[in-house]
Amino acid sequence: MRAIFRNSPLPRYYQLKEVMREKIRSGEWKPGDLIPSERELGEQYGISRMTARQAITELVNEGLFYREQGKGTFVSRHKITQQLIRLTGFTEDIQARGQRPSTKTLSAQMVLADEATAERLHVKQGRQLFRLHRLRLADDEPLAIETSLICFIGCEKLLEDDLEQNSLYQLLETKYGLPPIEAEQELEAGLASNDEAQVLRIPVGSPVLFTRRTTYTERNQPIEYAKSVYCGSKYTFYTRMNREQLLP
Ligand code: 16G
Repeated sequence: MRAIFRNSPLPRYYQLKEVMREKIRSGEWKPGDLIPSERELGEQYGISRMTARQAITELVNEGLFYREQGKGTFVSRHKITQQLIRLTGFTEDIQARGQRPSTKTLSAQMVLADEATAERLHVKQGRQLFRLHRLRLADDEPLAIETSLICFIGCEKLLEDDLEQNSLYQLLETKYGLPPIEAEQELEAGLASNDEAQVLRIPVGSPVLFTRRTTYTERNQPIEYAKSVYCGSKYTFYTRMNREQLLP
């Protein structure tokens, strides 16, 4: 059993979150399982109930757990939560839930930037871009279709990369030295078209979420403009807001 260390620089609630994530990842806790109460976790790991509560609440907010009034806290079944706080990629989001991400490349080719895309990527219309059309899955279940338009000098080298076995964000960072640092994202409700429904294996007209994300690397340089279609029934987007003090 993974322990919680008193003299670790990591806060105890954070260590407990990692312990619980590991239990999901390893399959010890399965979707629909009731997790131990705050008191039980506190006793088991030698921490306060408050600390246990904080860890549970954060995993509820991240979508890994859900609460049922009067019954307790359970391991979530289907919905994947994408946090709109930290910039993460699909692979990271799915792995954080203890599921196995995979990718099917629908197409990968060089294209010329149209007017709208050129504007998003701050380049001239007609510039060569790498276009990647992917189906993204978790534990072999289709979740989203993503179309990424990628722009940097030498982006055609991506044609030679294995984009089914590698995370795009990771390749950009480690191979090309272009870490994704910031992103803007729009969300819009919609209904699955014939083609989308077929690829996502859902009925035509099912609710979907359309997203448009522009990702920036260092010095505010756009590197990716991605248009995606997420299954509405399988995804939650989570954000946390606070009222900032108005500056005088
Ligand atoms: C996310 C991004 C997508 C990006 C991908 C990278 C949205 C709407 N989209 O799915 O733009 O290409 O992550 O994931 O969230 P990867 O590193 O697993 O390839």
